[in-house]
Amino acid sequence: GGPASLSRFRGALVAGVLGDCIGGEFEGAEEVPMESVLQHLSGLEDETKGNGVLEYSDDTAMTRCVVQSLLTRAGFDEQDLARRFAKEYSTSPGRGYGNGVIQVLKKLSSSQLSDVYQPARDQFNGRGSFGNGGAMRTAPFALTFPDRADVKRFARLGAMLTHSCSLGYNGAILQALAVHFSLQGALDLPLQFINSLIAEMEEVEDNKDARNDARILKEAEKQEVISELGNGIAALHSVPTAIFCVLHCLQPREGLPESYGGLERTIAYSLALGGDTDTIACMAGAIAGAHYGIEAIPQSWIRCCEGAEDADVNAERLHKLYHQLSQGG
Ligand code: R7I
Ligand code: MG
Ligand code: MG
Repeated sequence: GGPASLSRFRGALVAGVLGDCIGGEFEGAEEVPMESVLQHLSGLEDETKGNGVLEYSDDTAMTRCVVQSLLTRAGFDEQDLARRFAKEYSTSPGRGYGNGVIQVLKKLSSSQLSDVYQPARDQFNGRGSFGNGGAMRTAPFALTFPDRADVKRFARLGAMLTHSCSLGYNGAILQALAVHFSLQGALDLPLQFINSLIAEMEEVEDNKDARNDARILKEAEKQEVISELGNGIAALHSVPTAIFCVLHCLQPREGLPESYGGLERTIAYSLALGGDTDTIACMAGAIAGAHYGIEAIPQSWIRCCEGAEDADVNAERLHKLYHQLSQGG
C-alpha cells in the first residue's frame, strides 16, 4: 500500500501483538539457537498440533490501553490513559509487568492523585525508570497523529506516565518515530530512514537531562543491572535493537527459510537474539508491519495469538482517526 494505507496500520498493530505473543516463549533466555526459533514458528503453522492460544503480555496489554484511550478521547488524555493503565493492571496483574512499574500502576489507581505523572517521577530514587515499558506501547501514537511534532510530544507524555527518566521516554519517542517513518514508506530507502531518525533524535536529546541520564545508565550497568536482567530491558538497549532487526531483515538472510518474507524474518531474527524477546519482537513487529502491511503476516500466526484480531479491528479505527486528524489540520 501507499503511505499511511490501511494495510500498513493493520500490519503495524497486528505484528506488534504477534511479536509479543510469539516472543514471550524466549523472554529472558540468554542464548536462543535459530533452530529453536524456527521450530517454535513452524509449530504455529501446524494447526493439527493445536497449540491453543499464545497469551499476550504487558506489552500488548498497555498498547491496548493506549489504543482505547486515543480512540475514545479522539486524542491524548493523560488522565484517561492513566486510569486505563491502572484498571488493566488491577484486572490482569499477571501479564509479566516490570518489577518497578507495578508500584506506579498501583499508585495510579488511587483516586486522590492530583498529578498523574508524579508516581513515575518517584521511581528509582526519583530518577525515574529507564526501562523499555514506555517504548513497547508507543506505536499507537504514530498510528493516530499524522503530524511528526504530535507523535513526538504525545509519545513522550504517554511514556512519562510510567517512565520519567529521559532514557525511558526518549526510547518511546524513537520507537514511535520509527513506526511513523515506516508508515510513510521510508524503509524503501533504509539509509535515509536511519538518517531521519538520527536527525530527529539529535534534536530530541539535545539537552542536559538526556546527557545526564545517559551517564546514569552507564553507572547502573556497572551495578550489575545487565547481569541481573539479561540484555535488553533498558529502552536504550532494546529500541535500537528492534530497529536494527527490521533493517537487517529487509534482505533475505542466511539461516532463515527462503520461504520467509521480510516480516517473518524480522520476528524470527528478533527472537534469536534472546534477552527481552517479547518486547524487541513487539517493537520490531510494529515497525516491520507498518512497512510490509497486513498481507505479509501469516494467517496461521494471527490465529495463534491472543488479541491479534482485536488489533486488526482497532487498526482500522486508528486509520480513520489519523485521516480525520490530517484533514482537520
Ligand atoms: O520498563 P518496564 O515497564 O518493563 C518492561 C519490560 C518488558 O520487557 C516487558 O515485556 C516486561 O517484561 O517488562 O518496567 P520497569 O519496572 O519500569 O523497568 C524494568 C526494569 O528495569 C526494572 O524492574 C529495573 O530492574 C530496571 N530499571 C532500573 N534499575 C535501576 N535503576 C529501570 N530503571 C532503573 C533505574 O533507574
Ligand atoms: Mg512483556
Ligand atoms: Mg519484555
